[in-house]
Amino acid sequence: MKRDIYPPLESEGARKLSNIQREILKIKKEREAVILAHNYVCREIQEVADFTGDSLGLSREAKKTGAKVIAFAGVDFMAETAKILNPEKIVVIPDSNAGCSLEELCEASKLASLKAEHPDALVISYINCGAKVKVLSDIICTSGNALDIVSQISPDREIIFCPDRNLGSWIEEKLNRKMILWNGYCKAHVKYSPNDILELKKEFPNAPAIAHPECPKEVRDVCDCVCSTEKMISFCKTNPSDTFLIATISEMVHRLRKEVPDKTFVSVPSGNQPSQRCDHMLLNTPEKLLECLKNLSPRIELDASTIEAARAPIERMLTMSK
Ligand code: CIZ
Repeated sequence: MKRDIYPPLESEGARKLSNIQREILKIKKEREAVILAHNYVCREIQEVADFTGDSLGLSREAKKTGAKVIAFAGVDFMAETAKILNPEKIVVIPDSNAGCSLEELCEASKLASLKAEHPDALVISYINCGAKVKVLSDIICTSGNALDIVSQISPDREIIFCPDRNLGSWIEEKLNRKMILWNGYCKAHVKYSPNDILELKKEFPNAPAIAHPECPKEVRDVCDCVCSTEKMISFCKTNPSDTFLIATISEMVHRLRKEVPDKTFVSVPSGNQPSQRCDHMLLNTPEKLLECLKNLSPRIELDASTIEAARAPIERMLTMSK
């Protein structure tokens, strides 16, 4: 199979901005906007973003921005988080159809029923969920701070962890504690198989394999490191290897190459695909980013009571994460 191999960025030389990227920067200035981009969006958008990062970093940036408009290149629950933290600001998203399978697999009414069965349980929800699920949660976490957050909860307290069963089971293993796990999953990360990793390792025997905790346990078990996207950057910076096998959404390699420009990254294939993409993140195109900045639409709109109730568990996360 063809491999998606990304050689060191420093070997590529400087890249000129395209016309559309220049237009985006011009309209961004006119609108007094900030562009926040998730690590999983395309390279062209990452190159014009004011900040590119994971949900935790993006939430922190959203909280401190002085801009009038936030253009959020990511998926809807991330842009909603920016709106919840900035109710007075205009938050736009390039494509309002950019959602998340985890969000789809966790209906608020079903979580409410589970909570009723476990009235004393603390609900910790992965940030990949809708605003109504956030309202029902006690604390939000991201893959970057999930271990840290859960480890701060007394061992005798029952925890409902939702919606990602794979992130949840990884936390259970690492912290040696049981939780009530919601049965959700990321449709992209569950497509990897251990064989995809083991076959690639034969071709790159010295390259550590790094998997996202949204991957199933059998996949995580054959990898050398399991961590969030931001932690992948620090791992690749400090590990002496010059090549790494990356088992997460392949757009992450653009961020890795920018931050670690002297190393090579290889996307782990899944099934018959040379790398794994997220259909929702791919809806973020430079053309749509330009349009949403021009039209200030589509906008994220949430009612005041949802904003107020969803804000508390997000703020709790920001306070609890180092
Ligand atoms: O936390 C996030 O932003 C996601 C979805 C992945 C990661 O590990 O950064």
